[in-house]
Amino acid sequence: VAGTKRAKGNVNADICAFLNELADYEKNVSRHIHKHNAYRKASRAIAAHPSRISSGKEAKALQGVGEKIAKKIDEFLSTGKLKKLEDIHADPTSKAIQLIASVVGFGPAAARKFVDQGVTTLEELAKQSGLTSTQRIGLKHHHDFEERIPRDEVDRLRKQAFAIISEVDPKLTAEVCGSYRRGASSSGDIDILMTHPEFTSEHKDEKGKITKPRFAGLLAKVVAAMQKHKFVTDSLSCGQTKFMGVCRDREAPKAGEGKYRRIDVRFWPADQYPLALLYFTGSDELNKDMRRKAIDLGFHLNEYAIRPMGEKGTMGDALPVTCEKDVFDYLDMKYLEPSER
Ligand code: DCP
Ligand code: MG
Ligand code: MN
Repeated sequence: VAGTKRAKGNVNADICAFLNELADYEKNVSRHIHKHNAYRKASRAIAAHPSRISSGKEAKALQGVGEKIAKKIDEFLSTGKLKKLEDIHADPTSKAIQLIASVVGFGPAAARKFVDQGVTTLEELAKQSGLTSTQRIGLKHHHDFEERIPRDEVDRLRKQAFAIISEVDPKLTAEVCGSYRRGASSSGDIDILMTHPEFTSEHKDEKGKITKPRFAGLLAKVVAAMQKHKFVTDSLSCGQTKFMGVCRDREAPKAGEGKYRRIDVRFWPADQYPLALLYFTGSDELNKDMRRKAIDLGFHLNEYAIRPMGEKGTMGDALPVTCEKDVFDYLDMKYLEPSER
C-alpha cells in the first residue's frame, strides 16, 4: 500500500548496499550528482520492495530503477560481485578521496584537493596547515562521528537538551526531528528544532509597520547554557537561527564516557514552525516528493512557507498552516505519520 512504512527487514539489503556504494562514489569521486541521485533513488525503491529481487528485469519494474541499474543488478546476482565496484575499491585515489570526504568539514572538492597534494591518510591530513576549525573538530571526533547513535542514547540526549532549553526560557519548546522522529532505531546526528510563541517571522508595530524579528539572541543563549552544562562540547557554526556543533551524554552509563555526537539546533519562528517540523523530519526523499508535488499543483513549498504560484511565476502570500497535516491537505496527499515518512 502506498505510504505505508517499508518492511523492517530488507531482503534486498545486499543489492541496496552496492547501489549506495556506487551513489557515494558518484557524489564524492566522479562528482556526477545526477548519477548519485539515480543510485540513491533506485536503492530506496528496492529497499521498500517486500520480496527478494531475482533479476534486473524485476527491479526495472520498480519506479526509479532504469536500464543501466537493472544491468548491474543482473551482473551482481549472477556473479556475486560488480566489476565497477571492484575497480573502485582497487583505486587508491578514490579510496583516499572517500576517506577524507567522510570527515565532517571536508567536502568532495576539498578531499580531491588534498589527495592531489599527496595526502592519503587522516594522520597526514591532520598535519596539514590551513585547516578550518570545523575541519579540526571533524578530525578530532571522526571516530565517534562515524558511529550511529542508538535510540536510547538519543532519548537521553533529548532529555538533557530539553531541560537546558526550558531552563533558559520556559516558553521555548523543542522537538527532535530527523530520523529519530521517524522512529529510527539509530540516528546519524541529533536534529533539534526549537520555537518560541512570541518569535514570529514578521513583527508589526502598532501602526502595522513590519519590523525586524526579535528574539535574535535566544539561540546563542541556549547554546551558551548547553556549553556551561558541558552538554555541548564544540561549536562548528552558530548563527541567529542555526547552531551546528558537538554534544555529549552527561549521564552516560559509565561516567565521562559519553561519545561525541553531532547536534544541530534550529530556532524557528512560531508561524513557520509546522513547515520546518515537516521538512526537518524528512525523509529527504519525502521532502523532494512533496516539493515536486507542490510544483505540479501550482504551489511553492519550502521549510518556511507554502505559497500559491501566480500565472507569471509570481508567488502569492504564504497560506495559513497550523500543523503538518495542513500541508498534506494542500497537496491533496494522505497524511503520513512521522514513522511512515
Ligand atoms: N534534509 C533534506 N535534504 C537534505 C538534508 C536534510 O530534506 N539534503 C532534511 C530531511 C532530513 C532532515 O533534514 O530528515 C535532517 O537531516 P539529516 O541529514 O540529519 O538526516 P536524517 O536525520 O534523516 O538521518 P540521520 O539519521 O542520518 O541523521
Ligand atoms: Mg539527522
Ligand atoms: Mn542533521
